Amino acid sequence: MYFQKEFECMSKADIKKLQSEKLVKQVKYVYDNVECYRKRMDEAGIKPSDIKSIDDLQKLPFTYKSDLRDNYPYGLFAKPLSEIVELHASSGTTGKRIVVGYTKNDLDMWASCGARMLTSIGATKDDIIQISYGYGLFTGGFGLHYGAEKLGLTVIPISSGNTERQIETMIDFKATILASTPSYAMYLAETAERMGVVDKLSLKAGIFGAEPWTEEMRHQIEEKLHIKAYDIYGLTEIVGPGVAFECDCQEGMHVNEDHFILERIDPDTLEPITDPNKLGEIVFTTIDREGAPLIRYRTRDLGTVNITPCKCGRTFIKLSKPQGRSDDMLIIRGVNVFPSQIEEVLLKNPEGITANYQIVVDRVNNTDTLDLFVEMNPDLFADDMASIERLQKQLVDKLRNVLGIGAKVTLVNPNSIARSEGKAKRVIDKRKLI
Ligand code: DLL
Repeated sequence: MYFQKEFECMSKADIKKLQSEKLVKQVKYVYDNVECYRKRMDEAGIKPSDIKSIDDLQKLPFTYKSDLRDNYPYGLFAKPLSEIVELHASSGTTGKRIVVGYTKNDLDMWASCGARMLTSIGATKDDIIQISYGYGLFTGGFGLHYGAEKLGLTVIPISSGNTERQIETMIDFKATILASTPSYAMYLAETAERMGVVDKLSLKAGIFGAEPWTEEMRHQIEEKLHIKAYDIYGLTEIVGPGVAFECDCQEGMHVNEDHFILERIDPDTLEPITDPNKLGEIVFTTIDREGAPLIRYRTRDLGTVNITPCKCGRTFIKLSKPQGRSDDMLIIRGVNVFPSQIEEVLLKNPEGITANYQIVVDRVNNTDTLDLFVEMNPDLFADDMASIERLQKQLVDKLRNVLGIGAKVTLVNPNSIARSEGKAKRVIDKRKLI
């Protein structure tokens, strides 16, 4: 089943033609409406009229997360705020978040992307979807919500948290589809097991994404909840969930190519990668976004593609699960965390501590843990335990403010964190996510 067969099953030639037409318009649109793009294109000596088809895409400069940060909050918007009807945001590399705006048309396109991915997992208006992605500035909750609403499902907009209540709701409201991060799905499954109520659930499918997860984890979720688990991919900057989605064949995630042009590049040489099996950095150009369009946006996610025709009939190219990043972003409990954000908190609060620290990320009982070890300075070390505990607590609060998630902070003895002879190894990620 398809939601918009006329697009989802277009011939490759028609997709290329449509992408070309939309790209030409979009480049002119951003040049006319966004100063940053105009400057960047002028500097590169490119005029909108130089872009005649998708074959000219590579002439255009890349866009980076730092561009969103530098133009915080609204500098990359192509429409006045009077036409922006919704804002979403996610963490930037330091300090400020990156902000993305949607017009009414953008929301409608986003909803269609959501409806496509739900249709592709077999959802119909007879289904009841429990949306346990966070609602708010994070795109997960609203993205799934708009898609489900468009398709006519019954939505339980429960958001995340309060896990036993979630299970109770799922049972009483007879939810048939669960939408959440895979790690939260796992936690829900374990809680349902512990409560001894798995056989009371009516779930048949789950739509999971927003963080790396393994095939092993997929099987475990499927077994525990007696469902089929599907992967979806997206990022705040492009449109949140709805960029790419799995069909029943589960051989990669179909990219909504009528809205987003996919390129893959070598992150070092910036040359295009043409071998489908070779890992490349994923780059997207939004060709329909009005509010916050992005041209050649470097996602930093690394992936391969599957170009064999899909048995489901969809012609959109299939993207692998992201296989890592070309920057140091961590995803902890579904939240994007940059080590630089943590360092910034420490450097802004130097009292009692030194700049020697180590971040340890692990996964315990399917939940990510974030531990921060910071060396005390000799003065604090000589102080009483109460002062040390007070500072630990202050740092926990400050980190929660900046990161949006809890971290355990341990102040350790001076000179106890191993020094390295080269670059300091600040982050130890013990999870096996790929
Ligand atoms: O995570 C949007 C989303 C919400 C996608 C709900 C799917 C479901 P951000 O918070 O901006 O947006 O994080 C985007 O998360 O660049 C990837 O590194 C990672 N990511 C997203 N989906 C997947 C996935 C949302 N299926 C960043 N597998 C992206 C692995 C994923 N990583």
